[in-house]
Amino acid sequence: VTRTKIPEGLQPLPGPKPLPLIGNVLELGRNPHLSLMAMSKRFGPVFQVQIGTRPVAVLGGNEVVRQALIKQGEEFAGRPDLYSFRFISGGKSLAFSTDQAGVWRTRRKLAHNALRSFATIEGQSAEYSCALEEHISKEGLYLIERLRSVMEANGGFDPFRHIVVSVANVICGMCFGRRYSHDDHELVNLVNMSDEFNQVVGSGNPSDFIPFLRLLPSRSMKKFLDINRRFSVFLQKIVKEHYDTYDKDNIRDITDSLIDHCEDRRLDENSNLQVSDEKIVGIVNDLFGAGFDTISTALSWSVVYLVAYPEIQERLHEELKEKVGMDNTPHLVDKTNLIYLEAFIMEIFRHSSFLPFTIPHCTTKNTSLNGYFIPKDTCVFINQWQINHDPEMWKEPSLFNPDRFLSADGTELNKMEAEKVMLFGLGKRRCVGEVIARSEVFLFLAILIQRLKFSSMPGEMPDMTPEYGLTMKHKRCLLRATPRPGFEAPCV
Ligand code: HEM
Ligand code: HJJ
Repeated sequence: VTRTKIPEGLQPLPGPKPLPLIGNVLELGRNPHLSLMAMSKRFGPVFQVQIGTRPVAVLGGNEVVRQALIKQGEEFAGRPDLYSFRFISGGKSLAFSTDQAGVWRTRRKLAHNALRSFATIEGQSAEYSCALEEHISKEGLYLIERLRSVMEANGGFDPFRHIVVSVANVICGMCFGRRYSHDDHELVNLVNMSDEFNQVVGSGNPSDFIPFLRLLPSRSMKKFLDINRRFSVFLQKIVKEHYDTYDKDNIRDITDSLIDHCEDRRLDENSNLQVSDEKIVGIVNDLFGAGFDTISTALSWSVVYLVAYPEIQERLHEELKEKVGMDNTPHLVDKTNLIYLEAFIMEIFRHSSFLPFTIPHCTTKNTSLNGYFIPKDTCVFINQWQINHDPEMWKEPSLFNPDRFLSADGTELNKMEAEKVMLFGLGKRRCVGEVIARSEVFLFLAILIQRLKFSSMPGEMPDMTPEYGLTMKHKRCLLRATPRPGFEAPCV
């Protein structure tokens, strides 16, 4: 271990005493977002834990996180070289790889542009404002029909299992120009096995930091490798079909547009080819993976909260009745009127904090924060859960109360409060899918709440304890959905 000398005037990061070889792994436990928040009470908003032999800087205060990710954005924009990341998209993922700044920036811009072109850019359709809205509206109605038939057959439904297929279809529409049936086993199985992916990739997984643990047989690591293999088989087949039928005068979807970018570049003598075709077309893996798993987690939690808080569900339904009516389907423009739904979504984001840490960051040079020295290549955890549950920032943080985001008279969304919620990261690495994610959660929920009433199976409340991971999920459960008056007949 080489120690960098600490520059004059700076202090080393405070933190708990590490044990030899394993460091502070035992103190991390099974819920690092909770244990690291507790440590933060002792050591302050920025401190260090040692995982294995590797020091990790943990940031858990609103100010210190903004300082690092926004004001010192460049210095905190790297990704660490973690063991599990090497298996995601063959080590070439946009989100998880250690690409140097130039390569990452090029890829991130391509991802942004592709999403703008095939999701949020204004369309010429009279009925829908953009392609994204059209996909969500149609998949929303298919989902309602699916839930109706599952209810009829089984008397209950597993929310995640069906929601994830609809959400995957929205991103499939934009990325691949196609959708899948709810009975398509290839897709349904692929998107229903993300639990191990999320557990292995979650911040503080000991195997990422302690090499000898990788030698032990591990069921979850085996499943993680299997998911990544199945993922690349699924995507490679689609990409090959796109190459085979590619026509530069008819760019059908995001995959085509990425292929097109590679072709253009090959013809342009002045372009630099430092980013491989594989790394460009591979961007679609990240968009697909992030696009189905995060949003379906958000929606599945939402449905469980609706069941746990029936009076909130009724108030949301009443708002839809009043602001949209029962004869129209909700649209994205209704967002400004459906303020209680907006407040509900913000409170889901805050209270569940289902993405407890951002993807780990890494310092790109020697730097300092709050007077503490942080050497180059230090792994950095950003505890979003802590910011969303900080008693200094929130009154009764453990209470689920959407009203905290409304003005005193209940007629307006309190934007200042809403902006305090942190779930998409901040600064240079912040989520590229945020606009899509917010639109999708909003419109799917509006459609579901307008037409269905959700409840628990008699005497069986869903277990709302989150399972720790990159995205935290509630335990699988069975719920009931019954049509609201006027929506008893099939809609598609
Ligand atoms: C990164 C949250 C949906 C694409 C991230 C990060 C967070 C996040 C916390 C890491 C930020 C950091 O490392 O500091 C969420 C949440 C979502 C969501 C809460 C849904 C509610 C999406 C969607 C897409 C997407 C729909 C794409 C269609 C990405 C990508 C990155 C990312 C590509 C990596 C960015 C980079 O490393 O530069 N997201 N996300 N996300 N997200 Fe999302
Ligand atoms: C996946 C679930 C996957 C990828 C990507 C390549 C890339 C902060 C969050 C998102 C960042 C963006 C990405 C998320 C991961 C998944 C996701 C799964 C295989 C993948 C949440 O996306 O089961 O398999 O391969």
